[in-house]
Amino acid sequence: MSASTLSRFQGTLLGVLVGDCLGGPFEGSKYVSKAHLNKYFAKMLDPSVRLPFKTYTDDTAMTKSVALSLIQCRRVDPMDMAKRFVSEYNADPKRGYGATVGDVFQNLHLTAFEDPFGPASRQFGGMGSYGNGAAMRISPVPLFTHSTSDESDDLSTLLAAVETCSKVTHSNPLGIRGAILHAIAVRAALRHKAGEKMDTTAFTNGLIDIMAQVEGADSGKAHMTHSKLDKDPETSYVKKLEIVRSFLALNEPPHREEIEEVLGTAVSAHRSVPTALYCFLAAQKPIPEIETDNVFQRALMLSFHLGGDTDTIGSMAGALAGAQFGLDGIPSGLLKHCEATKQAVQWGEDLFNLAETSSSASSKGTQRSS
Ligand code: F2R
Ligand code: MG
Ligand code: MG
Repeated sequence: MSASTLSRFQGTLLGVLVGDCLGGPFEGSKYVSKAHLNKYFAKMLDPSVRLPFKTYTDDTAMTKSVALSLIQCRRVDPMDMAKRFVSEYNADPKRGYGATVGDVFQNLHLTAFEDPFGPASRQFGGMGSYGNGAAMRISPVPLFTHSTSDESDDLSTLLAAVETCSKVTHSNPLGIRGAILHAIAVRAALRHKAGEKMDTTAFTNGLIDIMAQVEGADSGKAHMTHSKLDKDPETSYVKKLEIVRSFLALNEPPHREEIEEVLGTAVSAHRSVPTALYCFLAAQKPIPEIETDNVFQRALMLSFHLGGDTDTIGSMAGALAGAQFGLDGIPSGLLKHCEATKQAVQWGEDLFNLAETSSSASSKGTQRSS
């Protein structure tokens, strides 16, 4: 695989980290004015200005666990991931974790990890969590399953890997499908031809096709009320993606209140994953009153402007822009304000080396396991 693919792997994970660190201070805000964001970014990019260092939150902490588990186990091992989540949480529980995911960690520990999916499946009276915690940490998985050869780039391998990784903490179909949507969007951003202008409608249509299959296939599972979820515009990812596509087609971008009302800025997966995708796609061209020519920065600024779950929406939008543009697309002046940038770049490199080894092994007939 090429040096540019290496840079895009690294950019994906650095994008997770930078979006999370820079968006963390705004999490829970009603909204953040564009004027404030223009000043915030100008200050950070001014080499003469010293600012307090920004630490990462649960989004990066859990992404780190997923990345290191894949790198060390060379497969998707839910037990290993569960142990890493718990040990990362115990080492630093004050990273702004979701309100109930701590119960899953505690129960995993109390049951000695005997069933890595058990505690999550009992959350919310057996409904499972539909928080965005599975989606926010999923970016290493499409890197792990990435292949340069179209024949061995098996989408079903990615979907199965995402489901396994998600179910350690999130068993609700909305939580899992949110992770699927973000993972296939990272995959598509990685595969977007470098240097070419993005056709955002075609990009969204590609995701709609896959999510229609996912929602259709899930509807057949007897124990869940999936078909109801798929028909409800609030909980169907296909319907949300159709809204994203219609927003992108407008001459004037929608006002933040409309984006917030229709797509959402909440901690639930269905009210944040499509929003992050919209921020990434809308950032492909200039946005009124957002003062930057850089797509990565613009995606983050729009994410923060919307308020609500800014660290997570910014982190997911950052992963997508990082996958599209690689390290060079991330303004270097932003990095010095964030914790652990070197580590994030290293996780990207390690996943690249793994994917490269697997691609050459699969071209010789041996396959990476999910
Ligand atoms: N927790 C936060 N932000 C809160 C403020 C943090 C503050 N800045 C600080 O510093 O302390 N952010 C993080 O949480 C989100 C990811 O959450 P995750 O991992 O999905 O957690 P959980 O607990 O599983 O779900 C989150 C909430 O969603 C609601 N919910 C989920 N499923 C539900 C269901 N079936 N029925 C009803 N409600 C459900 C609950 O309120 C959950 O607590 C990210 O934003 C991350 O940054
Ligand atoms: Mg967070
Ligand atoms: Mg958050």
